[in-house]
Amino acid sequence: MDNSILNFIQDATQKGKKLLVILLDPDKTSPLEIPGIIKRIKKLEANLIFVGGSFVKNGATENFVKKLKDNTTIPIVLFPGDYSQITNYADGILFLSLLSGRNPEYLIEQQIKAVPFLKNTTLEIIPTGYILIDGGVKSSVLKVSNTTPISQNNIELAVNTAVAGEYKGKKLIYLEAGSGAKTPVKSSLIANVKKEITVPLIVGGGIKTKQQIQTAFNSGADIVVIGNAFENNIL
Ligand code: 1GP
Repeated sequence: MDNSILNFIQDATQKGKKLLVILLDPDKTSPLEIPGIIKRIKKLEANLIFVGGSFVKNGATENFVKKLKDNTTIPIVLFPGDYSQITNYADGILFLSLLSGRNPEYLIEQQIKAVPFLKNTTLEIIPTGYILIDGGVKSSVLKVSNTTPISQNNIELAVNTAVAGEYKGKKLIYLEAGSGAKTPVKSSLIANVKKEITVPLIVGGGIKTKQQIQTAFNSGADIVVIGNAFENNIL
């Protein structure tokens, strides 16, 4: 059986096994902190590590991922803010399209710019539909992409965007309230999207407590991503 990251996620989703992801931003974390970070990640029993950020300095991602690899066998997946964050030292990459936005830069331009870096890559490329939901703050994704998030109340638009993503061939759908969101993606929105798609559903942004993680899982998230709360040692 193929032991790709996507296969691992699909298999877990099928079995109803929920997955926890810790998101690390190379710009906010010193490589010196990595051994301690890995200990905490193991304690939380996280299944995957995402690495990325909206404004990462050139070269920072590669050094950071190398150091992570020296310290753990947990799969590392790039969650890049732009194509300059691509490094072959990771295991996979979320090949994101910001489907909620109408900015061609994040729908297709960045993806084209990434191709020269991915042509001979060993990274597993995972087509992912990325959907920005209004989390009540001007998140970095919103600022960088200059796109309008989908309102938490516009369930129909969020569902149709997710389903269109699946029709377009995305293997994962990611509902993002934005890093540091005041309001994480609401249960009813998660539940309605989950009902209409067959691919695994990732939810992130503003989730800070074990209770909130559980709520997202119970609502239908297959994967929950935690960034700030881990970084700030709240979890
Ligand atoms: C991952 O961007 C989020 O989807 C992370 O958000 O930093 O608020 O956990 P937080």
